[in-house]
Amino acid sequence: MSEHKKLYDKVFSLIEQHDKWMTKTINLIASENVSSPAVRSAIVCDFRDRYAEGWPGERVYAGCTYIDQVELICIDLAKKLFRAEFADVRPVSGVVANLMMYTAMMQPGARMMALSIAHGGHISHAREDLGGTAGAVRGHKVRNYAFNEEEFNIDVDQSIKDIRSLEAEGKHTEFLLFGGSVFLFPHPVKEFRDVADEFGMHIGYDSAHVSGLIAAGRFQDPLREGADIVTASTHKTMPGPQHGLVLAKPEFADRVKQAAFPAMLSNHHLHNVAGLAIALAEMTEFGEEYADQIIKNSKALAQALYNRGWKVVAADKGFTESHTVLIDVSETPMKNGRTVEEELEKANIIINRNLLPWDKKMGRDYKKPGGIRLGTSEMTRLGMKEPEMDAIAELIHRVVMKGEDVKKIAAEVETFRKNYQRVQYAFDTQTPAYAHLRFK
Ligand code: DSN
Repeated sequence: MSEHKKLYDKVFSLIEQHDKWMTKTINLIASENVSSPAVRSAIVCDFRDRYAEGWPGERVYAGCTYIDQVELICIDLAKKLFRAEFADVRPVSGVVANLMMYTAMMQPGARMMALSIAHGGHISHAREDLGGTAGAVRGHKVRNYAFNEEEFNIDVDQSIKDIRSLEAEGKHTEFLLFGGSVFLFPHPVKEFRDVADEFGMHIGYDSAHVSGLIAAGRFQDPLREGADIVTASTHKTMPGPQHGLVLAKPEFADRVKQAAFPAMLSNHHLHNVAGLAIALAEMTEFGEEYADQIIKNSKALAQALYNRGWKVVAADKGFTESHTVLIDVSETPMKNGRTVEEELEKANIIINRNLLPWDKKMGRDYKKPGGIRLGTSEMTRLGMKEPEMDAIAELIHRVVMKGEDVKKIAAEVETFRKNYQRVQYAFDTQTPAYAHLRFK
């Protein structure tokens, strides 16, 4: 057998091993989810091999008869679900959606405000010296909001004072960006609308983590609270394919469309537009029930760990109003998020290590941060409810606090997962959740 055929076979074998492993794990990565069988069917269609530059009906490419109809359905579903007057479903990811937003709303180099990474901001909101997309790609001067660690939210009064001081120094801020990657509580969007109007600023909101909750009316409603533009990735609490979207007030529609094409995208991954249309239809039908259970589950998981002596962030605020739970593990026997992440993975429990707001002053960084971030979207999608969250907390507790054998726990996790192998909150709840469509 040739070396290339061996590698070809090996790739298929690795894919199979991964898919099989996923059926045995507890996945608590807050930025992931499992898409429905219908979404997975859609994203392997022939659209994946085609181009369709431009807007439906005004394409640069021929051959888009059916592609255009699917994209228009996707746009309509997005507008309806998010109660938006304009939607662009072309960004191929959340970061590309953010780049479209920056391009539509600001000149390169303009000043903006966003949450720092230590406070939950995303790398695509960050400064140039951190390699962040806003700074490194667009040259934006990024100032961070003041943050109240007790409230685990933006400090409105101090941040508005900072904005005013900058204006007094002649340093105009053009754009206020909300949203982030550790997003426990709704951000104070409406509280900034007046200052934005006073100084002629636009407001953006990155809903990547919470877009499914927002679609279901269960988190906050940024477009009604004063945001001019909202971006999303479509594969976190929104259980679609890996893709993105942009929602905006109609006066920004042309600028967003131009930012997508010709500025940002040639191919916009048409198969994922088809998959997104299916996910949006399923969320329109089942989203409220799904979002309610995600939030109940994250509160239950946080409470179950807290009851076992864990230092869960924002305990006196009810821990979280989203899919995410943040925990300080610096006083556990494992001392840092990296070791917790690595040991739990050996036990078939997949989580992220995460920076805590106070890590920097404790001399910790993202390689060995003091925290971990847990998300309940994927396990909720498989039908788990509050009692299962307690069981998961116990498994985590036994690995991290009691130091039990990870191989033994891994076997228990595999057994525990046997009853949760089908995606719920979808039209097809029979096809195995991690089944791999194979044509060879
Ligand atoms: N880095 C991921 C997150 O955790 O938010 C997705 O961009």
